[in-house]
Amino acid sequence: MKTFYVLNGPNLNRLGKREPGIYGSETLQTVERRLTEVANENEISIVFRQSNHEGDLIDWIHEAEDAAGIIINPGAFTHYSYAIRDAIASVSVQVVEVHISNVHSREPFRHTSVISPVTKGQIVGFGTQGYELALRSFL
Ligand code: CA2
Repeated sequence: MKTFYVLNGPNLNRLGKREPGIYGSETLQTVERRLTEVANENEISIVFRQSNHEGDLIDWIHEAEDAAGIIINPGAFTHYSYAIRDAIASVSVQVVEVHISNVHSREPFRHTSVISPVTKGQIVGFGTQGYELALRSFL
């Protein structure tokens, strides 16, 4: 059975609890439940992880090197973590980057992703539905 990793970075455990105007009202648990339904329909499995710590995300990217794909929302690390970028570049598994909000219509510092150049693609601005779109891109 193919396994996909869904990795979420800092503060995404706060999803659905604050700033619904930007990030919507769904919690990360709801997102996981929805993706699990897609996984069950397609006979794949998903490993879900969230951390507020850069090193955890790096370790999980390495751990996922034999997985069928990684879906990652690195949170604010997106904009400056060369360490996460290098971790992605160090594995051959394909990675899709997801952002819930349209980062391009927000503050200028959010317009840059140091991660994108080492990913298969980026899904931005479709709310939490972006995770499902990313998963389906692999199926
Ligand atoms: O749009 C996205 O998915 C982001 O990756 C979310 C990050 C932000 O730093 C990126 O620029 C874009 C922040 C996640 C914080 O999530 C919260 C959720 C609810 C309440 C407060 C923060």
